Order: sequence, then C-alpha cells, then structure tokens
Amino acid sequence: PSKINLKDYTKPSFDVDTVHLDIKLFEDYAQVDSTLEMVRQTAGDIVLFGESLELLTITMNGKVLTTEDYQQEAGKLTIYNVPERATLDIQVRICPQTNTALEGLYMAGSGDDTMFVTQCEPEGFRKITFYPDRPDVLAIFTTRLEADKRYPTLLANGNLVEAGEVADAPDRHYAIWHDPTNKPSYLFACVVADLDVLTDSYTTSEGREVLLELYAKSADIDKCDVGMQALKDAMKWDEVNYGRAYDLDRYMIVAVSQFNMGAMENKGLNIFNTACVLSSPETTTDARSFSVKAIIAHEYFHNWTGNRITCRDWFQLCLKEGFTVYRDQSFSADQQSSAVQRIDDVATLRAHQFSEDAGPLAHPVRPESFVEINNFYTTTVYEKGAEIVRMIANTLGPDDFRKGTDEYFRRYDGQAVTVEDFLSALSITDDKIENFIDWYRQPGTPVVSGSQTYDSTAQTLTITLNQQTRHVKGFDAPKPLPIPVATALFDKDSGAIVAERMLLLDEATQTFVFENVASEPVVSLLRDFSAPVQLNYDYQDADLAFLLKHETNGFNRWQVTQMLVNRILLQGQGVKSSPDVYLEALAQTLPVLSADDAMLAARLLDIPSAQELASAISKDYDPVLVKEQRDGLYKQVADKLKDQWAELYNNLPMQSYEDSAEARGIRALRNVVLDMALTANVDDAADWAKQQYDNASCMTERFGALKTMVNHQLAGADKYLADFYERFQANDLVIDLWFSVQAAADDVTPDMVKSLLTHTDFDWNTPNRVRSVVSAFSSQPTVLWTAEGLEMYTGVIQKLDDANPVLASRLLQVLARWNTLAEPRRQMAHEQLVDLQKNVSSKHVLESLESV
Ligand code: BAL
Ligand code: ZN
Repeated sequence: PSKINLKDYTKPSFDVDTVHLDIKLFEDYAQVDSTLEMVRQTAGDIVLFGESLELLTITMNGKVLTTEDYQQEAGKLTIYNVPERATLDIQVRICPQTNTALEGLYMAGSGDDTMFVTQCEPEGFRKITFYPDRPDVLAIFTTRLEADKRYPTLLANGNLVEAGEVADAPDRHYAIWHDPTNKPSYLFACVVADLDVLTDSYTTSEGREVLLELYAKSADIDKCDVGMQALKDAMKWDEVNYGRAYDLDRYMIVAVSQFNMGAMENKGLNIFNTACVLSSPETTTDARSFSVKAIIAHEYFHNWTGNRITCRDWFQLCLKEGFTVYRDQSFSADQQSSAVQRIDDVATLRAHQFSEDAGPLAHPVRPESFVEINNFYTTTVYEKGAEIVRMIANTLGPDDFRKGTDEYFRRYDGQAVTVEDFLSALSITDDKIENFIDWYRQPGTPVVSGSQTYDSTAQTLTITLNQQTRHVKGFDAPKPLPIPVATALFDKDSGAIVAERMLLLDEATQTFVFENVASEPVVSLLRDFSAPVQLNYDYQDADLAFLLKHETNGFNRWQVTQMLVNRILLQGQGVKSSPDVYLEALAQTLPVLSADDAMLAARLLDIPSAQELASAISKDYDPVLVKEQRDGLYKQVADKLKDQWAELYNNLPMQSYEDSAEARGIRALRNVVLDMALTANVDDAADWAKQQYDNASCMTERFGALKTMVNHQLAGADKYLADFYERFQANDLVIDLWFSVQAAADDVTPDMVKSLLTHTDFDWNTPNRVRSVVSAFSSQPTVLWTAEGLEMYTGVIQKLDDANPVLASRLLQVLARWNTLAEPRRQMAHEQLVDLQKNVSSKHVLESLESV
C-alpha cells in the first residue's frame, strides 16, 4: 500500500461553500443526493474522494458529466475543466445494511432492533458520498433525512429546520437539519433510530440557552444521568478555565452499541459508544463511570479544540487530540484527587505509550507519513501529545498559558491549522515554547540519567543530568529535547523541602548547581511526572524509602513506589534491589494512608501488571519469568501485611451507594485488600468475597468480588459467574464484563477463549464484545505468547481483516512487541505473523505488519 507524506501537503484547488445532503434510507440500501457549491482556490481539477459508492449521476452547473469529463480510480473522482465556481449534483447509492466496517453510514443492531448511525472521522464521509473529504475543506451543511416511520428519531448536525410526512409515502417521514458552522466532513453525523431522550438545558456564560439531549434505547435511558451531569460540568469548566462557551442552541449525544471508537465529537451531535456514556451504580464500575465523565468532557471540549479550530491535515491529529486529552485530564483532576488522576494518567502512559515508543510501531506525536490514518489513533498521538501540552502549560505557568490559549482561539477560530500554528500562539509570552516542536517530530522515549555531588565546604549541590533517546529506524538522529525536570531537595533530618526548582534540561548533558545547601539532601526529580521520560537516577533504596515517607503529594509517593518496584523486578539502572525496603515502607505507610486517602492507598499497592512490566523490556523478554517475578512480589506484599488485611477490610465496610471521591476510594481499596487477603491465604477471605458479592450495593463491589473469586479459582466461582450472567443477561455492557473476567482470568487457556468466541452471546459485529474477549485475553502474556495463544489471536485478526479492518488493526497492535521476545517464542511469533501477512488484505492490517 502507498504512503502519504506530510511533506507533500498541498492546498485543495476548490473550497466548498455549502453542501446539501439528502439521505433516503430504504430497506436494503440508501440513496444519497448531494449538492456542493464549490469555489476555486488554486489552479487544478476538482478531486473528490469516494469509496464503496455506486455512482448514479453527476452533473456540474446543470450539465450531466460523462467519463470524458471525469476520471474515477482508486477511491478518487477527478473532474476536469472546471470553471471558477461549480455546482455539483451527485447521486450515489450505498448499502449501510452491509457496512460492517462501521465507517461512513452503517446499520447497527440486528433483527427488529436496528438503527443507522455515522462515523466519519477520519475518512468515513467518503463512504457516504463523493466529496473533498479532507479536514481543511470547511463547509456549511444542510441535511435532509428520510426514512420509514419505524425510525422516529431523525438527527443531524445543527438545528432542526423542518420535519414532516413524505408526500405519497404514508409510512415515511423526513427531517431537515442545518448546521450554521463551517465544518470539515469528518464532523458530519446523522442518526436514524428509535430512541428515547433525556432532556436538560444549560445557560452559557454568554446567555445562550442550550437544549441538551441524550438519546439512548428506552431500556438504557435510566443510565444517562451521570453523562448529562458530566456534560453540564464540562460546559461550565470550559467557560471558567478557557473562556470557551458553547456556540449552538442544541447539543445532542447518542448512545450506540456498535462503535469502533469510544466516542465522536461531531458538531452538535456526538455519537458515543454505549460503554462510554451509560452509567448506573448497579451496572457500571466506578472506574468506568469516572471515564464516562471524562469522555463526555473530552468530546465536549473538542467543540473548541478540534471543531472550531480543526486540523489542516491528518498528520496534525495531535493538535486536537493532545490538547483535548490534556483538557479532559485537567477537568478530571478537578473532579477527584488530582494526585490519583495524575497517577492514572501516568500509569496509562507508561504502560501503553512507552511500550509503543519502544517497539516497531514507534512514531512521532506528529507522524510524517502513513498508509492508513486510522492506525494513528494511538497513545503516542493522544497521551504523549497531552504530555507535551502539559509541559508547555507548566513551563508557562497558569497565567501565560491562558494568554497563549486565548491567543490560539482568537487567531485561528474557524480555521484548519497546524502544530506550528499552535506553538506560535502559545509563544506570545515566551518564544522558547516553539522549541517544543521537536517533541512532536521525534519518536522514542528519552531516558534521563543523573547523579549528584555535594560539596560541604561550598555548601553546593550539583546535579548532573543527561538525556538520550534511542534512534528509531527511518528517522533522523535524535536531538536533545527541552525536558522540564521538576526538582525538590529534602533535608535528611527534618524531611522538609529546602529548595524547589524546575530544571530545564535542553542539552545532551547539563549540570545544575544549588547554592546554600547546608547538608547533603535527598533529591526528588521529575515530580508530578514533569516530562514523559524514563528516569534513571543514582538513588539508594533508602533514599526512595525516605521519599515515600516525606514526599509532599500523593503522586510523587506513588512514583517512588513504582521506582522501587522497577528496581526489584527489572533491575532499574542495573540496580537489583531487595524487596525489603519497599515492603517495610509499604507496611509503615499503608495503615495510616488507608484511613486518610483510601484511593491513594489502593494505588500505592498497585504493582504494575505483567503486561506493563514487559513494556520496559527491550530484549529477551520472557513472559513466564516476568509473571513469576511479578506475582512473587505481589505475594510478598500480601504476606508482609497478612496480619493487617482483616482489620483493613473490616474498616472499609460496605455502605449504601454514594458517588463521592471518598466512597469510590473505599470501594477501590476494599477490592485491593480483598485480593491481597486471598493471595495471603487469610482465613475467611473467601467468605468475604462471597459476602461482598451477595451484599453488593453496586457493580464496583459485585464485580470486584467476582473477579477475585475467578482469579483465585475459589470453589463456587463458577456458580457466581452463572449468577452474574443470569442477573445481567439483558445488559450488553455487563455481559461484556462477564466475558472479560473469564478471558483475562489468571488460569485462562486458548481453549477457554475459543469457547467464549463461540458462545451464543458472542458477536463479531460488536467491537465491545470482541474486545471484551480478545483484548481481555491479551492481558495474559504467558498465554498470549504461546503457539496456541497466538494462533487463536492471529485467527481473530484474520477474521476481522475484511469485515472491520480498523478493529483488526487496533487489536493487532498488541503483538507489535513480538521482536523483544526471548527465543524460541520470538521465532514462533515471527512465523505466525508472517503467515498472517499472507492471509490479510486490508491496508490497515498490512501497515501494522510492516515491521514483520
Ligand atoms: N476524534 C475521535 C474520538 C476522540 O478522540 O474524541
Ligand atoms: Zn478526541
């Protein structure tokens, strides 16, 4: 497949002023008539994109075009000899009913329970009609939808202009929507369905009364309150923190059960995966419910960072995603403990993005070429992109960052822009910000190493830091990046901070001198994870234990435990630590912390999963050894505190459900303590699990208990699994949990997964269900990286390659680390991937296999 390069970007020859779409849905096809008013911008032909379309007619300025006037090849339709202005009328036929790729307009559901929805980002609109489907072509859309009346809900972007019956067709009706904002085609959306709606309203800081609507199936409408509240919170938050108010009279969200992504920010009409919008205490875990709020906020924030200011081309995807993730992370940090939010964001980054950056699919936050842009909706673009914005925000400080973002919105509102434009606006108070561009261009995670010397005569502490980034094949030799290293010096006697500075490491090696330091301090570096780097500092275990005790915020304490764990399990910086210091420090910290901040206590007990630990291993990765060591340390923690688990568990009693940070913390810690107690073989812990399940007030408690029973293979776990299934049979999202807990079980086998894949409730057409088995299974590397495990996994990819290549390629990315495996697994994995390569044809999957 051919590559598209950033350096080849050229402006479109024609702009589109207005688009009129008329989409008529019939039993087994849809007809799409469009009228485009086009205006020449530069010399050249009109180039329209179109895939899986049957072209019926095309006219220009009233004249029917023939193949003399245009050429159609490889997803493109080129029209020659176009005057300055052209009105194009295009009629196509499409088949949403057989569209299993879930891009463009597709039918979701089955039998009597179907609906039609769209997903156009990044290049789905070209599956609806021929169009200059690129983000730098902005137009005003008017959409007419026509369908059978058994689909009473007809929605499109913007405002409803008209609705009524179709003349001479008593079973059919229509609606016309007009979106007054200029938008790229990837933000187009429509929905044809039979849905209930939860309605609310919000008055913006500018005095606009906005109708808020959340559409879901009638059985799910009682699970929409959390999402609605989150939307109102997000609207307010963006006004307060960025001065951004909503700009239309209506904001709609639609819940869809078959969706490739989490959600989509279409202008005024967000479409959400049900998993990312529905929430109720009985059916949704706290973690999921919290992420529902974050995703609602994320999509809402896109209205300014993505929709009103959009991307010039898809290489700039991080422009909207990195900034919007940073915004949703900041919003979430205001909804709970900011330390816990930072822990979760950094844990995700380290587990997934560092791994991606260390493997063959490493790419810059702004890639320079791609075959299939869908393959670049990655943690690098999103999460590392957010870290860059965070570094800039921290470098500028809140006031100057706000000046910079105000300038960005002022300068580029209504435009399609680049990362350079973003940096240029943010630089108005500090031109060094433009140096952050190299973070967008260079792949690989920098490693920052360092050491200190103390001069007691001069009373100076000198810290020497250096940075190194691996040279990723196909890219220029890496350059030093500007790396902000938040640093504090702690007095060894008092435990107090004696100096605090943000060091900017922007050369390969640099020294930083602290004056007037009365005695050699303990240095805390990279506080709050001030840059997305790996840190190797010349610590003694005792320094880390000291920091665990004295660090001033929860994030930094967690970071210290992670360093200790890494030194125990991965010999960080060549140091092999004994677990004693870590175990002792935990034993001292936990009892106090569990009473003060249960959520943080739960996080401190986190030992990274075997999968996460593997992401730090670049060579001769042995999944069995990593799991043994990881489980071994987990058992040591459990045993060390064995006498305390009962008291801790009993001090966290189950109460009636409450959605407060404190209540969520207690539930999280109780689940961790339960698992620890079972690991330590505490008497009665099996009964606690059963009682917790039976008396649960919410899904966090019930599912926590079930998961523990399954993972510890408790007698009776099967009975509880069966009960769980019975109770929640009607709820797809809970049945996804039921599948996932089995597919991710500690004792899972490829055969068990195969039997889940053939269960009557398994459905290849529902990405959530596929992920609930396949992605869950991939969290068990010791089984995944076996001949049978890989055969099963690659079989899934092969099966999905044609039907849903976006999903297939996403699932395949888990296997990218095959080349770090120790032999003989490496060879075996290589052979299976070579076989897979021969049996797939989508450019999505082929691009993800390029390094094989
Ligand atoms: N734009 C795709 C979904 C999201 O990142 O919001
Ligand atoms: Zn986004």
